[in-house]
Amino acid sequence: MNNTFAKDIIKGLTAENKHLSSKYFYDDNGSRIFQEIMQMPEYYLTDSEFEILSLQSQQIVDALDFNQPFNIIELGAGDGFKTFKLLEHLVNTEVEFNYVPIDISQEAITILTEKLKKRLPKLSIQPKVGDYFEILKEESENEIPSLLLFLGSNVGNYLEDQAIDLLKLFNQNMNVNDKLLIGIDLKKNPITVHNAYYDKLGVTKRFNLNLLIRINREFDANFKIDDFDFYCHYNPLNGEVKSYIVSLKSQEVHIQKLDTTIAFEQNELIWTELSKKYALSEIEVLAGQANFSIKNHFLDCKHYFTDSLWVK
Ligand code: AVI
Repeated sequence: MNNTFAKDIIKGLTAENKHLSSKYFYDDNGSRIFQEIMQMPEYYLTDSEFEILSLQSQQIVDALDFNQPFNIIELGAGDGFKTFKLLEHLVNTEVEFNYVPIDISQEAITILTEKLKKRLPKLSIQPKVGDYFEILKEESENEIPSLLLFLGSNVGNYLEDQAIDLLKLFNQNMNVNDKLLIGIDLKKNPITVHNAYYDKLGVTKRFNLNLLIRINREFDANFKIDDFDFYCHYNPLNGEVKSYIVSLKSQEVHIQKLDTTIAFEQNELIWTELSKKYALSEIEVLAGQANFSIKNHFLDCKHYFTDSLWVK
């Protein structure tokens, strides 16, 4: 049994305001649903970042200012779809670099590596499976400079203090010349943001409810999925999309392996996810709090998203 997950379930579902972390969304099924989300027309984040990395690769390389071979270390590489454009550009322009995708999922890394070997046979690739920081520490002992990639607005899923701690850890594991390219979703017309998370076909709802299916499977729980719904809300003032699972009736759920019964009132919520949107001025503050300064912002043409280059 996964112990941290077990503890987090008990802690989250017995709290006054129930909560479960979105980091548990990503079992194999959840990862597949997330791929579906990234292909939805409403989920503009993927297209925006794809556009930046397709059209501005050369500007990004110029801003790196590495006058020697370097490593590109991608934290949470996933399917590597967006990164492909950057890698392709570098290979085609004969830049000397080594790509180190890191992911916690062996399956994701195997698929990505096979795909890249086929599509970019000249790419030098050293995939790693495991914890970001363990691998980052090993890599920082390397002599050659590194560009860290933390794309997809993953930083938006962290509460402010946690985001600062995470970025500080990146900073501590970087050498003076290393750089961080971080993808961040920007504040924009609230309806556009709302539609990206409240999609009409209910893919994001499935993504959230899959967490209950996962708990049923891994902990012998008896969540009746049809008795729960999904709700999300975007607050344009603070840039926070908050997602929830809603209990449609007063009910009890037994989680056998945790020897626990959880009571839900009708319309009671489980908070599952934060997806924070930032203004450029807020990104400056965030970078400063984690001891970085910003070298460039690379924005898409609609100004929906930024891949920002941070230096120590
Ligand atoms: C992975 N992360 C940046 C996504 C986001 O936009 O917060 C996860 C997601 N949740 C709902 N849709 C997509």
